[in-house]
Amino acid sequence: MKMQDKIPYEPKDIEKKWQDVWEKNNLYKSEIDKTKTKMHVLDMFPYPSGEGLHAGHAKIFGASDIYARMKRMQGFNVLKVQGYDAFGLPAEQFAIKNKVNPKISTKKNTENFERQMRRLGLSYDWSRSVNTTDPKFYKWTQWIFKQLYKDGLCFESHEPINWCPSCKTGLANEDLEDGKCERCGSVVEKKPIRQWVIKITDYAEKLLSGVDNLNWKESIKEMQRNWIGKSEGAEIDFRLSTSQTFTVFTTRPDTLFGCTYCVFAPENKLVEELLNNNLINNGNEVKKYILEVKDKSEIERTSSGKEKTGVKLEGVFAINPANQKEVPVYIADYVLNNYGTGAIMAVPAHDERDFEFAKKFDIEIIELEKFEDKNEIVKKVGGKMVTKYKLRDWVFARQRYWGEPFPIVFDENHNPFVVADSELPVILPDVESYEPTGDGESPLKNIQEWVEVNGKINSEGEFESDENGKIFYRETNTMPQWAGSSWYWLRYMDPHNDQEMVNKEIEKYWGDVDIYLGGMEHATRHLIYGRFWNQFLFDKKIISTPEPFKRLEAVGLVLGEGGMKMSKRLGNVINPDDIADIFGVDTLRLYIAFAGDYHDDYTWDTKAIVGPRRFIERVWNMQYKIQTPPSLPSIEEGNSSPNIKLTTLLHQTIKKVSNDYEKLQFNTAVAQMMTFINAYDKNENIDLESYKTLLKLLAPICPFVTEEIWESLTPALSIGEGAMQSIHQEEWPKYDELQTIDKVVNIAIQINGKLRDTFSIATDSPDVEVLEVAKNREQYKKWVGEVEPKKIIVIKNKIVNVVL
Ligand code: ANZ
Repeated sequence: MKMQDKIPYEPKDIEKKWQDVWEKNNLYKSEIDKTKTKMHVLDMFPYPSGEGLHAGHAKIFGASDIYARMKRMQGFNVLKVQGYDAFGLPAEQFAIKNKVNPKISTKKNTENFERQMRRLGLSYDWSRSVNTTDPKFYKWTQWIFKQLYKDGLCFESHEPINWCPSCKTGLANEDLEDGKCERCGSVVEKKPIRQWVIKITDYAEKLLSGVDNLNWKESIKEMQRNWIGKSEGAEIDFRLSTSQTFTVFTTRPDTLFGCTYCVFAPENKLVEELLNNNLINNGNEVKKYILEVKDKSEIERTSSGKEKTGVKLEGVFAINPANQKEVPVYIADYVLNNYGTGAIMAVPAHDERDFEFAKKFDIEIIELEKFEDKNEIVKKVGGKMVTKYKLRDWVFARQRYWGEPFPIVFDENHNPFVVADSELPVILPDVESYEPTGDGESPLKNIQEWVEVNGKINSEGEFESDENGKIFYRETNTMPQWAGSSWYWLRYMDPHNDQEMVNKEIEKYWGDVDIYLGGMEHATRHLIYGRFWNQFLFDKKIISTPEPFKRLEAVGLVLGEGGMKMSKRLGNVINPDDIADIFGVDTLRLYIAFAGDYHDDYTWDTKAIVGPRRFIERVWNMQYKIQTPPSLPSIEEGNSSPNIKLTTLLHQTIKKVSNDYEKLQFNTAVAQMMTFINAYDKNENIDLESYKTLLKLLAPICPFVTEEIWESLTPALSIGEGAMQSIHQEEWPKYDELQTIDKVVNIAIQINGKLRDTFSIATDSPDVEVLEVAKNREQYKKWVGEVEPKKIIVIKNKIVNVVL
């Protein structure tokens, strides 16, 4: 090519052009192809906020895009879809503030997200996209709830639950952070609310044992294990002086002889019974304390270092079953009613919390010199070994508007019935006011024409509408935001099926998710719920694999300039659109890939973007140095010409880039490509084949510019209707392991500690040969001359060190 043919690099034109061509050619459409190995690459789907995509999204989605693009080129059949997790409080709060239907704002936000993602060249099969707020999608969320319900895993409950006074809704344990509402930071209260609960605890053991075989980072696996919190101990019965018995849960039955008092959780039913029967002498004091702790959060009650409080039950003693000794009984908030049995045997000498309590209340402390054998002592006192879990059942109802309605109706006596399949989806109606009522009811409660529905109960015991039937009342709570996200990836496999959640054959082909990318904040919420639903669906033989996410990769945050979390308030949010406008999408993608280790947080630095831009321009300009036919000479063993070094470098680069992409270590892959380019670009001419290899390696990170150059290199194969030959459909470069080994090394000659010369020689040459070459060098002769060196040390493949 002649110099005057040079065209400057203009990302704007190139990127729009290829975005359109790829979409027209359906380049990323996935179909089942049994001749290929499937590869399901999944991003944690976003909540489509009004602010649009931010740099953090670009980091996660960019990582999976690079990975997926390489996998396609390696011959895998990649399934890569994006969807929207669009129910939930933010949309509703926006709706309340701006008086717009959340349906409308969600649609607008979703369109903007999709526009941005398409622009970033993310290779999703958009024909499969889903949105959790779409009735065609939530029909199946409701259907799964129905299966759980029919299996006895859902129940209605009135127990006190976490209540956020500002979001005005009940919350699951997973929605709390340090006892505060994860969303708004308010301290949660305990409030009895009518709700639906899913018995996730029935799956505690499966969720725990399943963790072991997952290819996840150990720290996340450990977080899951701790959340499930398996604890092996014993249940032992104690008798009260008032003749009732109660059971304690202890992990240390071997310390039974050290028990000097017992404690009930203030809410323990037995305390109520003792009070009702006037068996406690200081009943009023006890009642007052119960009221005091009623609204306290678990974290407030149990955090270490907090001063212990409690009240002794005057006139009541417990009898230690090991030695028949009478010990005092207390109520104290450090004992929780919903863990173990809600009662403990306290052993102050061997338990920190009991020790603090005993000190404060001046209770006897018995230090044991020897511990009993756990199993013997339990047997002796008639107890039993048991297993407990910290995991709580899943509070699965929100007293809010913007969520999936339940597929449940009640009759006039509040008996619940699940609706027949023909009634699905139960559509969320439009309302005038989205405000939560705050009294534990959702705004749906006020829409009489929706709540009341005529029908009958069919032979299956399910509700069916019937104009002439009697009145039933719809459940007015809605599902929590975690419902749709607990199974959405399964729908990607078969998104338009209106008969089944997912067709069995189709699901069998795509199977589990091969790699799942997202943020760490989901380690104990979405990833517990998602695994639970998946395991349940597997048990019901609806899907074919028990664990949904084979490999999980937690991608670090992109922090705003100055190292702070990006936030609107701080004004440090980076909108990918703005960066793409100035530098181009490829530069943005390359910057994000190169800015640091993907797994770690890193700080955005706009000044540093010129580097990636220059790199791309250099790759661009290299096309004008191509010499055809290829200038790279044949590779002969032992030939130490610089071209052999380049061939070795090329093979090393293919190897490193392939391996690094596999591990999502994009920054080191880019560094290797830079090394390669530095070496190649020194030459006057560049051979076509090496250049094409470089383009293929770079294509997953910079899909647009590589495609543009590719087209100019292979004009005969250019676009044409339906006959596109894209670089993204090319075969991934292969390397030859033998050729990755350095055949030539540089040896330094150091004389009296000073570097005087370097020369190249075949790798691993024997010391005598290295010395022979060194002694014949001009510089050696100049500095050593006729002097007999005191010492010569040869360090293999590195240095000849001469001491005169
Ligand atoms: C006597 C004892 C002696 C205990 C000792 C510990 C050490 P994990 O491992 O977390 O399961 N406990 C039991 N139920 C409780 C409740 N509802 N609220 C607060 N504490 C409760 O802890 C189990 C231990 O925590 C149990 O074993 C019990 O104290 C306490 F040297 O019993 B242990």
